[in-house]
Amino acid sequence: MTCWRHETVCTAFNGSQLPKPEMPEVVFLGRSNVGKSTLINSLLGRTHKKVAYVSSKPGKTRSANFYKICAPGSDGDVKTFCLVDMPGYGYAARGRDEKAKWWALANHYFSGSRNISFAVHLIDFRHGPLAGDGDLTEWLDSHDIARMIVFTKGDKVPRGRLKAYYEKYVRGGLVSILPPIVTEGKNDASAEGLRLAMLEIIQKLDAF
Ligand SMILES: Nc1nc2c(ncn2[C@@H]2O[C@H](COP(=O)(O)OP(=O)(O)OP(=O)(O)O)[C@@H](O)[C@H]2O)c(=O)[nH]1
Ligand SMILES: [Mg+2]
Repeated sequence: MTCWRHETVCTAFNGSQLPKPEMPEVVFLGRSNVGKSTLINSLLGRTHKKVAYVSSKPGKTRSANFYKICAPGSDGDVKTFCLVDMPGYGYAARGRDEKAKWWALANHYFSGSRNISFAVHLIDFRHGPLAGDGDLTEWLDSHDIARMIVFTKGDKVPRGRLKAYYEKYVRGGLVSILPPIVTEGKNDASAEGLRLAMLEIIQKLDAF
């Protein structure tokens, strides 16, 4: 297992609290409750003592949270970058105010001169892309930000149906830097698959 050393850099509730862009960033985006914070905890090896707040109630993460990562690459170099855990969007139970706050924070984040390597767009494997995921895709395209699709909650789909679900979504035309990965919350093996995939992209970007 590739261990990722991490430290919390910043918690920003609004644009003025965002940290200075000092290193490449990988931003986790997706609907509320899709499992962004859970997956970040798994990537950091923190499934018991959590770093990112998790809740069964949508809307747990209200701020953009920045975690500085030092990860050993396969080329022997240590890669330093930030993981950014964003609040979720598009959950019906949340009011207009919350949505407006999300877009305001996202606007600040994406319009600053940040070094965003790519976005990890999380989609619940049980449902595939839902309302809001299309908007997010258009938004990322309009900002020219590459994205990697990662499915969450793969453990909630019967084993025998995994292939059929995967094929259905991929045939639906999802665009992703690498083939989408199916993750299972606290499962170390799926977190390891994602760690390796993310490092592969970061190393490739470093090579240019
Ligand atoms: N079974 C299962 N549960 C998961 C998985 N990922 C997340 N969960 C659960 O889903 C709920 C929401 O997880 P969070 O990680 O808080 O989701 P989030 O996307 O960060 O949500 P917001 O911060 O509200 O945007 C929690 O109850 C998690 O335990 C998964 O892969 N499998
Ligand atoms: Mg969260």
